Amino acid sequence: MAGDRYNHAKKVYADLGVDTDKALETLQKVKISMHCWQGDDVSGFEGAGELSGGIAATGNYPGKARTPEELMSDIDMAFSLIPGKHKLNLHAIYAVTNGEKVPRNKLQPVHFEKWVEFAKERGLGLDINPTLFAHEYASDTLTLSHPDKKIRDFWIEHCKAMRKVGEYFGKELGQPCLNNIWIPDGYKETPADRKGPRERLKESLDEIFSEKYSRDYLYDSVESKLFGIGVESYTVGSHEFYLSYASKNDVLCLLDSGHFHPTEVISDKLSSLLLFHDKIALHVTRGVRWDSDHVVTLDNELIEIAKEIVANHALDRVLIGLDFFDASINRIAAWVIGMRNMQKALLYALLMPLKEMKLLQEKGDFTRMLMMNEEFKTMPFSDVWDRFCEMNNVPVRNEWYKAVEEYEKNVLSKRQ
Ligand code: RNT
Ligand code: ZN
Repeated sequence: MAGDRYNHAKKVYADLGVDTDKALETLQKVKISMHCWQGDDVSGFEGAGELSGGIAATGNYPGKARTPEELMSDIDMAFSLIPGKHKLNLHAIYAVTNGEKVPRNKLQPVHFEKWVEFAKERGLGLDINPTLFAHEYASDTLTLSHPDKKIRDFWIEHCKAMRKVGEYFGKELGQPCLNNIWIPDGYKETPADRKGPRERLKESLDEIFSEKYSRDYLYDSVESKLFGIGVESYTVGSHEFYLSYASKNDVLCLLDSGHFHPTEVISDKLSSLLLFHDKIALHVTRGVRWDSDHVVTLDNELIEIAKEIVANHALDRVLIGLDFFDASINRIAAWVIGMRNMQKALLYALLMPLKEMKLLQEKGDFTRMLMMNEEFKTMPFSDVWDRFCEMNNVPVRNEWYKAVEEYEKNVLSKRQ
């Protein structure tokens, strides 16, 4: 029956000149970097410390992971419900130090051996982020741009240490690791000097990136932001700052879809960046009012992002990662919903007759273009998506939620 539905859909799309088998084959190769921090509300394993830096995970849903073992088990659960092979995105605070207190500027590859083992056993790739928040040296929301050189140096050393860890991931796993730098630096009030902190940030970054690594193992990216809670008036690492920095230096610009003005969208930025940058990186998330980190839903902007990547033949040039943290719902479900939605959006785009629609635009036939765009929305996309899930031996449609309910009953609810 499912096969019949797929064969019917295949015909419908073939009439538009689209090959569904080919779309599935392409989607199969796309790796999405799943952020580990949805599993524990960005707590990490350093103990004590509260989240800071203008980001917040709100909610109190029971069952959050408290140890590396619990987090790994939850990640396994999530990946068992997500079609395909992907990457796992780690933060420095997820180092596994077996009770030893290791200062962040002294972290080494050995502290991430457990994760490499985990990734190897499952055929996953790994990405990394230095953690420049939730720390006494970040308590005044200044890190790499801090006026105090001692504090800047600490964070420079930390970022350098994590690049080494990233290289190690790349070498061990045989696929490049993305090391992404995001800093919370900014001011609550209008600053008297906007340039000074940016000058210091620029110098810090130059120092961090002074060591060269092979692109076979490591890519670096810098992530901009508009504002954070408590730092509403000024953000040192703004979009213009990092876009310029990335253009002049051998690093990638990372766009977080929740880090722009509410009506500003990153889908419109991709084609411009792709003209000038070899590769770009994304944090796909959903901004809602002040929050930049709601679970990714299958909304118009997600589809538009996917369309831009596909239409520009840039699936190997755009490094897709997710970034949200919702503590008010089942955390594993949050991962699965976000990951599956990203894949659905990509499949939706892969099934569009984009070449033909581009021709309509060039001919100025906007009526037909609009008609196609709208009729496409009710084509049997879901039958192709179900096929993808079946091919990958993961539950179709809402069926996956049963496994999450079971896991919640048997595992999560026992974590007190
Ligand atoms: C914060 C940035 C950043 C973080 C993660 C935890 O606004 O989006 O990417 O969410 O590094
Ligand atoms: Zn982000």
